[in-house]
Amino acid sequence: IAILCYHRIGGSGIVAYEIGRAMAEDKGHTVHFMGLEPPFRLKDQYSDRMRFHKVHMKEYPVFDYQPYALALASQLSVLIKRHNIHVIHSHYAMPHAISAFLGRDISGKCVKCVTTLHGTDITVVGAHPSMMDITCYAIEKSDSVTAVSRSLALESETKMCVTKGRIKTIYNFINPRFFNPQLRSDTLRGNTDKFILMHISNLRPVKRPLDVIRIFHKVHQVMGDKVALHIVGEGPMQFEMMKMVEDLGIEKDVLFLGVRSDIGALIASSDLFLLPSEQESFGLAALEAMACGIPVIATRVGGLPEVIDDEESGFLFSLDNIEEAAEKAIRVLNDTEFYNSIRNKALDTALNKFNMDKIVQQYEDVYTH
Ligand code: GMT
Repeated sequence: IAILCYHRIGGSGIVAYEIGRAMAEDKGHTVHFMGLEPPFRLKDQYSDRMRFHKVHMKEYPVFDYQPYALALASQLSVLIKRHNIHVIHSHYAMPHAISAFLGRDISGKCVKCVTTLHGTDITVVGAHPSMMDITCYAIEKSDSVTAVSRSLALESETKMCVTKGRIKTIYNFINPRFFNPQLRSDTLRGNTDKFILMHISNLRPVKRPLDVIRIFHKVHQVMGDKVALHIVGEGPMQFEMMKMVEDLGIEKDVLFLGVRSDIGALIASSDLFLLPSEQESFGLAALEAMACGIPVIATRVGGLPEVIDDEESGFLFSLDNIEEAAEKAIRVLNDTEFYNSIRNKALDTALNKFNMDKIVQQYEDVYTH
């Protein structure tokens, strides 16, 4: 199996890595990751069954941009021949699926091309008129196409004029080894009794990081210094967030923790997770929190209503409705019995509806049928 994915910290790289790891360790396949850098979780996990092949790019001053998709296709064709690849699994239609077709054609071998749609490859890149036709082509010509939520499958079919029923939904999953309630630590909580609200993202505008501050401020107005906000990650809106925190005079209770690798333990050591995104095809961070038993308050957008049952396994609110989000946060933090029922349902959802073994099996079925 060859897996094409982006290495940067983000949901699609995590999911691509975890599928590859499970295919290698649990299912006995040999998996070759290919890209500019290894997926960040691969680090020291290399084995005979799990390898990484770096795509080399030649610097050439005539081009403003190096043709990554073509370099990938060319080097993939060599990989196909050398390692007897049967399946190429592309994460993102663009550009990976196109590189996969080209690599297969150059190799002259019979290889199955599976494409998984994650989000902005469709909703932003693919939906733009400059890329629409090639994205449709990538979807129509893949041997199998999956999307990480029904919402994304539907949006792709309508926006991209793709044949109805062509895209199969296979939900994302988390690896319970990295996300579970046992990871909770008093030290990571800073030995505090305060309720810790947490947000983790790359702090891009699509994550609405200023809404995180606005929601926390409302909660803080009611609950005072019984609550603290911990923000994990770095990104373009960080300084605006810091300025807002200062302007609102809540610096004492807001902590910016930067980029961290102990995400599971940090989430498990919090009490409530905020995800006020403008768009999420799935919202892997929400599932990570649920697997740690931490209730999530998220926007009712994209695939999030498929992950969270409002008032059952977490909370949904309308985009921009800061009041609604804050009201839900205050209500659940002040009612231990309600909090525990949400927590238990969240854990149950993460372990059953989004069970890792079950979902890996769905991918293996797609590879083999
Ligand atoms: O496409 C992006 O903006 C980044 C991408 C990623 O690599 O994490 O996020 C998308 O894929 C994730 C994994 O399937 C989903 O959990 C995210 O919801 C999705 N992001 C958006 O739809 C904005």
